[in-house]
Amino acid sequence: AFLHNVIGHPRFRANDYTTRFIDETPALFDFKGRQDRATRLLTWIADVTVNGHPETRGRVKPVPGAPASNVPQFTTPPAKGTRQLLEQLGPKAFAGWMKAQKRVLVTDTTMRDAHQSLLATRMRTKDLVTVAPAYASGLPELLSVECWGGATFDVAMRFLSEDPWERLTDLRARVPNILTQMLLRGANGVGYTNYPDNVVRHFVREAAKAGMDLFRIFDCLNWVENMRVAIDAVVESGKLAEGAICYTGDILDPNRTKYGLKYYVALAKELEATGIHILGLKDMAGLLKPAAARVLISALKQEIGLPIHLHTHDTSGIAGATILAAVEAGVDAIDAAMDAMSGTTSQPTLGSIVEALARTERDTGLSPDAIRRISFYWEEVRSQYAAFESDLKAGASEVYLHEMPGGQFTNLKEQARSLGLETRWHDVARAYRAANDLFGDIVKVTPSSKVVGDMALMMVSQGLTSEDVTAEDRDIAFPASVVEMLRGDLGQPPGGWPKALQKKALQGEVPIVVRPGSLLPDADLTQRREEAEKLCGRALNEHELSAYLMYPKIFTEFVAVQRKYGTVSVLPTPVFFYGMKIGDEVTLEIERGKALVVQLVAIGEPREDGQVELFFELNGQPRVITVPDRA
Ligand code: BTN
Ligand code: 3PY
Ligand code: ZN
Repeated sequence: AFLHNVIGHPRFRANDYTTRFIDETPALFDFKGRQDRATRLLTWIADVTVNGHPETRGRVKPVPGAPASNVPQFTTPPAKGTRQLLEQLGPKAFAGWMKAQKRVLVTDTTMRDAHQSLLATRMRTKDLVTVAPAYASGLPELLSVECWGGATFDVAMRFLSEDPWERLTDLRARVPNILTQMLLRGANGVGYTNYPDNVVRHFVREAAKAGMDLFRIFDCLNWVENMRVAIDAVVESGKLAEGAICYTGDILDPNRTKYGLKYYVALAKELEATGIHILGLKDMAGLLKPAAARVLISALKQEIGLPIHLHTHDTSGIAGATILAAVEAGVDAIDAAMDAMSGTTSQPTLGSIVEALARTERDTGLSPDAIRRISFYWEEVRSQYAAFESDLKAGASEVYLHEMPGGQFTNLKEQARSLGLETRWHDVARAYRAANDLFGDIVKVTPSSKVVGDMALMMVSQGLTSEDVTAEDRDIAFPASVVEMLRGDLGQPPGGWPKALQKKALQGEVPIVVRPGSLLPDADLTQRREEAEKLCGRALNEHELSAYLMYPKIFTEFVAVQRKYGTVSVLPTPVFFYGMKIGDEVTLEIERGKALVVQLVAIGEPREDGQVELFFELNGQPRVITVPDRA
């Protein structure tokens, strides 16, 4: 890192300055970055102790005295696994190996989709990393651990004040034997909008270098054209490219002809021709019924030469049956979540699937005992995230009506609540379907699902029917996201956008039909880096640059939080969200072998100036920290 203040500034050191330079260079007097790590962490603890954390304020609190999360201990060293196999075979032969397995291969989604779908993606790196060695030792037969991508990237910076890249690096180091897996939104990267091609390539290259092994790539409209840049980048990096079909509708419903068996088989062939290694079947809403799975998987096994990897959600409560039907039909790999993090909008239950297949031809080979012990850990961790639990208590067949992806469901419910529509959830669900039908019946997954959600919320809050929206004599103020999608900014759905609605929303603007990325000039990485480093006041590495390229504002704000509070990812989750009580003592490992012992001794009376003093002991030495009292 370089210093821009008077001590380290290159022009100062070179004696190349005038007094005007001093006046015009405020960074010279920026000594904040030099505050020691302990003080910065204590400032966070003090602030949260007094004011609470903005993300948990006013929400359900964890049960007091909830057990600390006990990490399962396995004495066996990590056996060689899929990671070594990929290194040995390369991606093509690895795919061949997958197909040749009699057993069903299993991906554990707990570290990504499960908490994205149950806890608003709020699981912190510390809680993931802590249990990672148990996976390596206890479950070396796993195909992969899905632990990155999707919404985790921006949520880490935005809400958890931590570095998403550190998560990948730390997990990689602790799971040396199992493939890491991520979710990549094609041209939308890990964001919500199409990025320039070179931004997507840069991201993939960096992720591969940081240890990502298996990239599940999808497009939110199933437009293969929009997946190629990402697929090519993964293939070039020597890692596994899983091209995913997003499943919507119902292939057995004769009235939903747009998304019939023929459509999916044709799409699978188109994907196969791109050079992917694995075909993903991504049922993000949990709409694939058992009978349909039997038909679809059988057809794909017959028509496609690649291994098939099924992902589904248990929103309906029947996903376990779908998995078993797919296994009978010959699916090569399936996704499931650890028991304590499974069910409803998350994945179906890992331990139960393993038990259901035990001693059959397709036994997974995973240890039920290891799964139970690891799941107990997740159970304890989950209790610390009570603030982010949704009120969804049971499976619901309503999902076949609204078709919302599991990752969006609780989010949209929360959004509806914040608009005062908490009692009108079932209307929102119906409007969501109506909005989908207005758009011509589309695939709904990030980011297209967000657009459908925006439209649905508008319809319910303004009391609009589909007829109102399409009526020629009625002005509608469409949400910006809707206008952009109908303009072609996210790409083209099968059959194109409905012309009349498009015309009404665009008000004379001309839509595009080409790949949006083909119109975006490549980002000038040197110039963007300079701009980012100026905003952040320090040098940035490639990981940080890639975060800035996708999320300029969120990344810059995260760097400011980091500068003020330090690496808050080292704080235990209860301390991070709720601070400490008087008398509490915690040990913080700020780096390997370097620990801080922190005790909160007393809290002063609020002062006239609106500040309050907290008295700590830091490694036995008294420390006073003053923070604003915003309570
Ligand atoms: C956020 O805005 O969600 C993350 C920024 C960090 C917020 C910290 S938490 C302790 C202190 N209290 C606040 O209200 N903001 C800062
Ligand atoms: C994401 O894009 O984050 C998803 O989970 C889609 O299912
Ligand atoms: Zn999912």
